Amino acid sequence: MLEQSVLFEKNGQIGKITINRPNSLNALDMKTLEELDRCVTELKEENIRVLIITGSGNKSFVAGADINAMVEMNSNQAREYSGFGQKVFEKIENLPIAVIAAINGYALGGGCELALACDIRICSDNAKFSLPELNLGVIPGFGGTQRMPRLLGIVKAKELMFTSRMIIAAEALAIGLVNYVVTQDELINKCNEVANQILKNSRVSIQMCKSSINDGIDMNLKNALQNETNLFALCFSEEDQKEGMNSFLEKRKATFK
Ligand code: CO8
Repeated sequence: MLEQSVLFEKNGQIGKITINRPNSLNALDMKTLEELDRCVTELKEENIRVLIITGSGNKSFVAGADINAMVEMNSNQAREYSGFGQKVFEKIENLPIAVIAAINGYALGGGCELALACDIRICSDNAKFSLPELNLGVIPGFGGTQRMPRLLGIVKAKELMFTSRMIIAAEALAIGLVNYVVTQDELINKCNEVANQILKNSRVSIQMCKSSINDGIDMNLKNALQNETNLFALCFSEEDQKEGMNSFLEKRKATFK
């Protein structure tokens, strides 16, 4: 029987996806991307509120797209592969819940790009990051040329891509690529801790806030602010707004539906 390349497990309202190709350092071949796509699409049924994405083993998060699968591709096949990978990562980016990348080792090429599509990045102290595509005669094709400059600024993004330099966890923290660095043993605990803080907040508010940030970044400021006002107003048609504000005034903890 073929081993599953993507595993899913659930702990209460926290879901966890593990990319599971440890022999290839969790590199993303087409089968893995397809399984990831299916898993992300089926999440709606799972009633989870935070998703953690990690890699199998303790050496690698995801060491990129699978180079064996790409080496003989022609332009049409490369377009399809890149387009499909982008579609899957966009689905992850646009999930109406918080997504945390638990980066447990190498996050290279497509692996770094997968992490960039998540909302929050937490890594272990052995993690290493790079976009080495220019050294392979290609460019980042799973969203890296777009998401990295948006997150880190064009100055840093160009340097990292043009040099293919691999950076360690401490530098990733210093440049704002990751939110926290912890030991390998602490990684999932730290992700769960952050997830549990998120779970205390309103589900609707998280969805609206994420949508305002993600959509607004591609709008001009005027339109983005209008969009924020619309979403803010929409919150007032939800029970969570009444519960959140009443609980404050009544000096008790909010219980969101
Ligand atoms: N693809 C396929 N196999 C891989 C990959 C990969 N990206 N990374 C590692 N592996 C395999 C190795 O080939 C090796 O297999 P085997 O045991 O059969 O020889 C196994 O994993 C273990 O790897 P190493 O022996 O190399 O382990 P080391 O500890 O010596 O080195 C490294 C670890 C530094 C991570 C090294 O494996 C490495 O440099 N890997 C390649 C990293 C890389 O260049 N990634 C970027 C790929 S390009 C990309 O992601 C483009 C995304 C956009 C695609 C757009 C679609 C067209």
